[in-house]
Amino acid sequence: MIDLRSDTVTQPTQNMRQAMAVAEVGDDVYGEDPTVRRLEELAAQLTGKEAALFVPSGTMANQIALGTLAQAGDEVIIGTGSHCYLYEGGAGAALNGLQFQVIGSNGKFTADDVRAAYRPDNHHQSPTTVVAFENTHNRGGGWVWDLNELQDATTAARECGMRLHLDGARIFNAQVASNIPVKTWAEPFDTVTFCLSKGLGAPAGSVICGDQGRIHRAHRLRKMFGGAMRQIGILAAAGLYALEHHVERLAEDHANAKLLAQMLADIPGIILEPATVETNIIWFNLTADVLDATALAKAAQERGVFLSASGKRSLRAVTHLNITQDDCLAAARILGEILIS
Ligand code: TLP
Repeated sequence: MIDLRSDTVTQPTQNMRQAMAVAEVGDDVYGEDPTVRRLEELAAQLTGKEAALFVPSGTMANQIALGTLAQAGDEVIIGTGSHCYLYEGGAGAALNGLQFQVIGSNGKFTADDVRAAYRPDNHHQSPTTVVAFENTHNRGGGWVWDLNELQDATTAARECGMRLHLDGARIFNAQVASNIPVKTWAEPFDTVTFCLSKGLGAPAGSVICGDQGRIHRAHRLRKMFGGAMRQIGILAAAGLYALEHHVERLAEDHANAKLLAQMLADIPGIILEPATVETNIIWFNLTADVLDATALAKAAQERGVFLSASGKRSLRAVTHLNITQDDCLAAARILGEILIS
């Protein structure tokens, strides 16, 4: 089985399992789990923030972070296709009472877009109080922000008096692809979230980073959302192991994705510009004269290649810890055979 549906499907390695097995634990609701503390301290240090909080998932991390930044009735400005509003089950509206104003294209937006979207105080309208960024951008194709463009847009948001959130689910992929440290990417933001359970290969867990006051508030929200756990050092140990051993290797996933993209682009029926693949995510489209995305995903699955279909003609393939170069070669060959037959 060559599972390219997502980098969330990774299996913990033997060494990671060993680190989990011997983890020192305590009741984290009492703040007594030493392994969780170590993970939170490392996360705060890596993002250059005062404090951090371990939570079960990236979705919970984003929604708690937004909950610390905005009040019910506020509006969050966000790029097209962003996870925070498109893939979190409506949680922004249902749990935080937020509405979203979507700007830019393909997940990207500019300082001018931010200024145009901001509305000065007016009791007829929802206050625009937060701008949320995503780096790397999943639905946009795993691209990495240009640091200058990101800084321009965050500066524009600050000049309007808005607060800033970064969904950095794959921020370590951004670090490895750009050679720019996570701390630099995180610098303009009030809250930064990242996932341990994607390319980093841990079985679960995400972290929210920010200043002491905001992380204090995040503790309350985590309790309200039902995300406060007990002897959770077992999972934090996997996260620590991932941060210590699985960051540099993300470069292999990026190289595999580039190789796979080049091969896919040569298959008749696939529309893909390989140069747009910057990290471990490939989105590609199908021409109208071949089978549709769901049918291709089904035919591929029957031959052991798992992809995510989205809409009628769009598919995603994601490389990760459990995908080798040979897997990419085999997957491209199988997709080629299906599409050409
Ligand atoms: N993304 C998942 C799916 O939900 C789409 C995936 O397979 O890519 N931010 C970003 C940018 C994400 O891509 C994801 C997960 C999350 C947040 C949420 O993480 P989890 O799944 O831990 O809630």
